[in-house]
Amino acid sequence: MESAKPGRGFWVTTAILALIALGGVLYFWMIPTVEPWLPPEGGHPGDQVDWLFRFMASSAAVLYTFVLGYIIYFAIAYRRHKSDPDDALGVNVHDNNKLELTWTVVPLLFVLLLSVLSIRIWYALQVQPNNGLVVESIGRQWYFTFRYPGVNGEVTDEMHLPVGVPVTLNVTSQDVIHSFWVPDMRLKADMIPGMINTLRFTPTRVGRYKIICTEFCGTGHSTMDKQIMVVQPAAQYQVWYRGWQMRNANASNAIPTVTSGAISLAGGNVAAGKALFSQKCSACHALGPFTQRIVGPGLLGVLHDPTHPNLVDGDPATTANVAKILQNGYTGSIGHMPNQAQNGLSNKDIANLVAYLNTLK
Ligand code: HEC
Ligand SMILES: [Cu+2]
Repeated sequence: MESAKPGRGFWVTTAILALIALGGVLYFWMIPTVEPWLPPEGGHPGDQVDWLFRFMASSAAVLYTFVLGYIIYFAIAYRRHKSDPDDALGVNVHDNNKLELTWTVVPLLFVLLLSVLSIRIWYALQVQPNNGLVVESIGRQWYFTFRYPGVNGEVTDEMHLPVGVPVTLNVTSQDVIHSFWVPDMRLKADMIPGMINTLRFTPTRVGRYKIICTEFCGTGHSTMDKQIMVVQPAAQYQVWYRGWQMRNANASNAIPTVTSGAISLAGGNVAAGKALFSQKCSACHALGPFTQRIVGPGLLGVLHDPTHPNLVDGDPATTANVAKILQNGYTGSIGHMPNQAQNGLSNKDIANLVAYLNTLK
């Protein structure tokens, strides 16, 4: 029987494992300098999130290397030799209090340390007020919209932010669960109907960052990665912000829901309808003939084309029937036309849109 005292082989193994572990630690701390898969962080506390990731990953590399390395080493060093009898027993070790205390207390302290570090970053990311710009984002099938203080209605293309200014971002959804993800900012929050989740951060690098939905939300989910968070110098941001203030001057602030019953079309404002159309409809509808499709059909002749007497749902092309499609949505052979709530339309918006569509020929 061999001695239970570690021999030279044990110390050589330990040295080799220490070298491998050191390699693992260096690897994780040098990301993203040496590894392009982690994009450089665009903001704070994204930098802290990365720090925590590096810390956890390099600790895990050390643990993994030593645990696995020693399992392999001991299996080889203390195997049964050919010369041992078939029923040879190993050394039985009982009740080593010092050892048991060590392997309980050390991991306990380490796990506590990890939780303290994680909770601090979670607190900065979701709870700690930052008195900065408050922006809202609403998830819809299948795009995001944004609300800014001082801008009527919703911003429907990109999300712009001034660099260096703290942001409180409140997210929710109007239809199904989506998830708001900006990998470069290390930001992710579920968008849940009827609930508001908050992300707090400060963009620190000018640039264009993808906003991606990471929760399967229907057949269009995979296309929900087209919008961008644009971080820019304050002066440029102001130009963009004033542009949307003007563009949305006539937009309604009402929280849109599906209403029942016919919508009154009296007093529809063509100019307001035109502005709304470019925000909410032009991504899917061209101002061309019925056959000129984007997602939905071209709408140039929707109310005044003799070759297009009926709407897609078979009803005659009248203003009341167009309003009905805007109210209820319609899914047919061409695709899915979102309803009033999904498009974020108030009754007034629908009256304005129909007034505008009625001028197209
Ligand atoms: C996500 C894409 C999408 C958006 C956004 C969208 N539509 Fe549609 N729309 C469609 C599709 C697809 C159809 C055809 C549905 C079918 O028949 O299969 C349609 C059909 C229509 C029709 C019926 C056309 C006809 O000739 O019968 C009208 C009118 C219409 N949409 C107006 C609008 C307006 C106004 C907006 C903006 C508030 C809008 N749509 C936003 C996809 C969209
Ligand atoms: Cu989604």
